[in-house]
Amino acid sequence: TRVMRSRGLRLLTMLMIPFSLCSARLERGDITRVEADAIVNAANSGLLGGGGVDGAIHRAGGHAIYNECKAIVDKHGPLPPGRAVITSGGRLLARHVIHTVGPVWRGGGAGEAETLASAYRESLRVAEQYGCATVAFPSISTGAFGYPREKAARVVWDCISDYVKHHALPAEIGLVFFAPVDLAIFEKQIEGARLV
Ligand code: AR6
Repeated sequence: TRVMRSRGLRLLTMLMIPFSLCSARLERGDITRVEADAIVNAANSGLLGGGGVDGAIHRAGGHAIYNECKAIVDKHGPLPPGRAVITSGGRLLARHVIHTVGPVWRGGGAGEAETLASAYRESLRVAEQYGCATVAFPSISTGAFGYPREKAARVVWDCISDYVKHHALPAEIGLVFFAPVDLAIFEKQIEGARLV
């Protein structure tokens, strides 16, 4: 899939990421409706589903995703925060789901920023390994895990911009926000970064 498509989502902004061939799409809506080589799941270490975007992905994707996740955990144990694994997309429009675990926010002094960056970076690495040109991310850790959205925005933008400078894939990265206010916060935070 060279160009990402999404059904029922609103494409709000398309950004060229400096010093790379990659573009970023900022969208609002439900990530389970994105048609891409991969969508990323904000999972927990048990990998067997949960609430939020994780629940939505498992509900929409069906049992195949659950079974593949269970096989991964049975073989390798729980997935540590900051790491990523890949399964098929089951019934989703996306070909793959990349499952990653973000940090639980504990005030900022427990390595949360590095773990959040690692979750995005490892997901991009897995995507590249599987030849994914288009990848969509939800706003990892900013729901149940309580990561402040303003702080997450800077970490995510820096991490993605840095990654795509040194890698040919993915060529298009979607950042999908569930609530309009989340997107507004993100755009405000990266305003400065966009100009450099
Ligand atoms: N599409 C896009 N974004 C969504 C969707 C959706 N369908 N649903 C929710 N969001 P969260 P976390 C947004 O809590 O903070 C789960 O129980 C949501 O508004 O899903 O990383 C897991 O099993 C928020 O902005 O993930 C873990 O136990 C963002 O997705 C734990 O929650 C992330 O919120 C992970 O917590």
